Amino acid sequence: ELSPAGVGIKTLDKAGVLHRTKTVDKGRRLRKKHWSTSWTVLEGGILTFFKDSRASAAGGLRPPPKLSTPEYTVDLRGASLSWAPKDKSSRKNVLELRSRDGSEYLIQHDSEAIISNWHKAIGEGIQELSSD
Ligand code: I3S
Repeated sequence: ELSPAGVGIKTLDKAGVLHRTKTVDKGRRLRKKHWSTSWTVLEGGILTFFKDSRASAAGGLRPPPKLSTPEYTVDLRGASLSWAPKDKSSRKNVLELRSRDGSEYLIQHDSEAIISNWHKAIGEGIQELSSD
């Protein structure tokens, strides 16, 4: 988003609690899936998964009082997003996000409405960056 002066403004697009796991690290498939429940923020074309915290794992809709350090930050430029194939997880409502550096993440929420909103927001983020 550009201001009248043409200066980029960092906008908070979306934030909330999600279940996520990293499955591939820069092209290397990880041996084990570790699902975590974490506060997740989409801002300025970057998706940030914060470290598992008791506050976010409790499922609250509010951010934890003190945000812990980011665990993963995913640059959406050049990333792709799709519904995960069934063989990737037995869970329902699972999205698969692939970053340009060859890492992959699964993102999940039991609520179809919530995951659909994330699908839309992340998808739009990817789109916006591809038109630069
Ligand atoms: O792909 P997998 O191995 O079926 O993934 C499951 C494991 O990560 C499992 O951990 P343990 O092997 O420690 O039980 C997780 O608890 C499961 O959630 C993973 O499968 P799902 O289908 O939930 O992604």
